[in-house]
Amino acid sequence: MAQRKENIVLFPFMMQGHIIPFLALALHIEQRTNHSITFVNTPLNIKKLRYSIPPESSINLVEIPFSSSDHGLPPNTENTDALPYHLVIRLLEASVSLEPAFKKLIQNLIEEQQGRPPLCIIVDIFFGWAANVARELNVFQAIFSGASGCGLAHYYSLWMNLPHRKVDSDEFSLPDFPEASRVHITQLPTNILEADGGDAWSVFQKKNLSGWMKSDGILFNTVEQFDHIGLSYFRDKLGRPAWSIGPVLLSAENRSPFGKEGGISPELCIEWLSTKPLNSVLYVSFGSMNTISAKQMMQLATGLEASGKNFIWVVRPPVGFDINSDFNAKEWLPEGFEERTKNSGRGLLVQKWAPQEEILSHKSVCAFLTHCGWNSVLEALSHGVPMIGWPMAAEQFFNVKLLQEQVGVCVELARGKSCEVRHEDVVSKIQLVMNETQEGNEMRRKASQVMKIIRNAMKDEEGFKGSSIKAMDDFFSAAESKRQQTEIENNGAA
Ligand SMILES: *[C@@H]1O[C@H](CO)[C@@H](O)[C@H](O)[C@H]1NC(C)=O
Ligand SMILES: CC(=O)N[C@H]1CO[C@H](CO)[C@@H](O)[C@@H]1O
Repeated sequence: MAQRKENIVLFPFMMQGHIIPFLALALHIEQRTNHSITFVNTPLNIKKLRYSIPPESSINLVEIPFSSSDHGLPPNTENTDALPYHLVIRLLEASVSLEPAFKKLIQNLIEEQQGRPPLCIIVDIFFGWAANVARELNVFQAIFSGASGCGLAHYYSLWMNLPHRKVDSDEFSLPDFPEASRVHITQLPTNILEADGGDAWSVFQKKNLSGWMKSDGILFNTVEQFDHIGLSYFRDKLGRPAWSIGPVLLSAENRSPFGKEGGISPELCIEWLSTKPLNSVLYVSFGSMNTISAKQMMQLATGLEASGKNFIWVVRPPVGFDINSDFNAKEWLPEGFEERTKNSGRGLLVQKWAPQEEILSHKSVCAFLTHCGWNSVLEALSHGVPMIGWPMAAEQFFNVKLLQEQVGVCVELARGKSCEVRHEDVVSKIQLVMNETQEGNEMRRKASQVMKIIRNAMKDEEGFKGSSIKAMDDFFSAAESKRQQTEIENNGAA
């Protein structure tokens, strides 16, 4: 792309699961354009980010002042990772106070560039207020969603059509999203299940989600071909473009220091995998933010053992314990499980962190038991790995719906941290996906089809641009044409 050097501002909400996709997007834009990038966040998050930016990158990290104790939060807590669940909403509410400082920051950027505004501002789905800043300063502004189109469409529709506590059956359809299948109350994240329209979450979401209407569009870390119903939902609902530009993922080396402590070296992992036959290993991980209950963990372990399959399991302490503390296998796993697993060579228990990308790309890996966070899903799909879904929170429940009902690359095993899980079901789901059954083969076939779709979407060759590459170009064209329009108006006025 030959264009003049422009500035692009990115600002994610202070939450690891949001900062990581934004960083991936920033690096992706940097690689594909010659634009300069300003990455905004609060001081402690910026400090952490300094270690994750590769040395060759020229992304400019900029701090926005924030003091958590001014908002009734413990001192020095600037990331939801450092907060118990009931305080997460308070950090969200506090983030609204960043508006004046953010406006000032953009004004300074404009001044530094002799009156030339940034080409665009890309903000978090939680920063509905940012559209006001962008409008006042005449800058093109988009929201970036690290969630799937389908997941976010469910989420948006659910918040905009509260409450769901009053539905008369356990299953209901979404009034403004008829393309989606019915939602079961066990698929509702806690805050939506508890919402009555007047609680803090409802008030925050209703206002901020309405703020999206003033945005110039939404960027999605997804691929048009398998996620179109969610994308169409937003195109119709907001009357704005939805650009599907994914998958943009962080490479393993850029992921530190986000929870890489502990764990296992990629080399050891690959070495272990290489002793296993083709398509024989199940990879189990619920991400760095989630864990299951002690009771569920026992059943899962029993099921894994009874399935007769090889496995790599990223273990975290169960619900009720510090998720980042050491794992006590004697207490939380069936008696002798750890020894049997080790002696038979059938399983690898990994504490805290595993080299996910290396594992998913290994030919010995057959399936992925996952919480279906969208980043994990994109990684699995990029390597053609079918999934066994166990969603835990937020829009993960709807990702499973998409993957199971529309894409056909997933079966659901359980929902949430309190449902009953039986080891017999663990065994049957694992064998359904991993054995040479008709369903298993069909899922593998579809997963490898999706892998090809993804490769195509990201292809950028002489004479051929994949859908995601083209969408990114369209996004920049839209920003540039707004810029030209503003310049014409300004010249006309002068
Ligand atoms: C699946 O494969 C396992 C061996 O890995 C075998 O013991 C089991 O009987 C198979 N189950 C089905 C349903 O085919
Ligand atoms: C743009 C917008 O509507 N922002 C709102 C987001 O939510 C907070 C808390 O409810 C409001 O104070 C903001 O006005």
